[in-house]
Amino acid sequence: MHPSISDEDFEAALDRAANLLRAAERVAVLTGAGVSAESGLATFRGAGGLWEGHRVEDVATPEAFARDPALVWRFYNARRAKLWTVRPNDGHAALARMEQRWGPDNFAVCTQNIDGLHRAAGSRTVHELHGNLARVRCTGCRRVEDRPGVDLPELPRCGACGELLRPDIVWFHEMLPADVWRDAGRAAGLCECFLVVGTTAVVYPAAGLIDTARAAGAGVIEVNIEPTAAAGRGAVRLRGPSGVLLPQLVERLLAGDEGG
Ligand code: BJW
Ligand code: ZN
Repeated sequence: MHPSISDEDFEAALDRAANLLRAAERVAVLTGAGVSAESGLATFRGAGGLWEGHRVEDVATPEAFARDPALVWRFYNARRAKLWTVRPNDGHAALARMEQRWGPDNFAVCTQNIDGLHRAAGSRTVHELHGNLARVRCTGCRRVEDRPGVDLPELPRCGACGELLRPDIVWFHEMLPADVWRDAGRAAGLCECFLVVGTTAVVYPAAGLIDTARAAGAGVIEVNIEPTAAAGRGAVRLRGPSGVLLPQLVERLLAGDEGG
């Protein structure tokens, strides 16, 4: 935990957060790379956020892929290889436990992550805003296929039409999948409590879900190791790693449930 936050302040914030959650009939969550950091996956911004000297903005665009598909595939093949070696952490598990309390119709995870770890942890209502790295999509016939755990060549091709495959993810300047975006917007607009976990919330439209939730009157809880502009005034801020804080939050919530 951050040294400037006293234990007392932290306990009070944890209580406020648990109370906000308990009062909510519906809960939605926005997660980012930070929730998977304790599984061993790198975040995008800040320390260690570069890949071979490239910013994510330089490799995660359709323009970069058109210019140098081998470079872009090297970036994603390295991340794919890492993905098969990692497991969900206690933060993912805590969110899955929360879903059990509210049920999958009233608890939704909207994730910017493409690692599939929320589902692997047992969450059922997961809106993958930026796609999923286990899938590939043909740039010719648009066919989407699951290819988990398989080494792909540097320039993988479609078995049906022979065109180049790409990861089935959302790059800068691309639209989010319409159905996923609609469902995420609905979850944010209907919830009374919105959790923002492990994201700098600088990438839109995903970060706009926080405004959607706030405009609809939801209380916001932010869980992050660093202060961000995401949560805004009035939000409850829990400063520390989500793999530690989310389980504490669940424990506080469930203890209060039992206490009536
Ligand atoms: C911990 C922790 C621990 C660490 N516990 N916490 C100007 C203004 C507004 C918008 C735009 C603009 N110019 C362009 C745009 C649009 C653009 C955008 O938002 N750009 C901004 C950067 C300015 N958006 C788009 O292009 C989107 N599409 C779109 O807008 O379509 C309409 C359109 C169509 C045509 C033309 C133009 C527009 C698409 C965005 C897609 C983003 N895709 C990526 C790559 C996906 C695949 C991949 O993973 O490679 O998604 S970019 C990258 O950033 C990735 C992430 O999902 C996303 C968000 O990052 P995230 O998750 O927040 O990670 P970090 O690293 O930033 O933060 C980690 C956080 O965790 C930190 O806060 C840490 O402190 C914390 N942390 N350890 C808790 N243990
Ligand atoms: Zn094809």
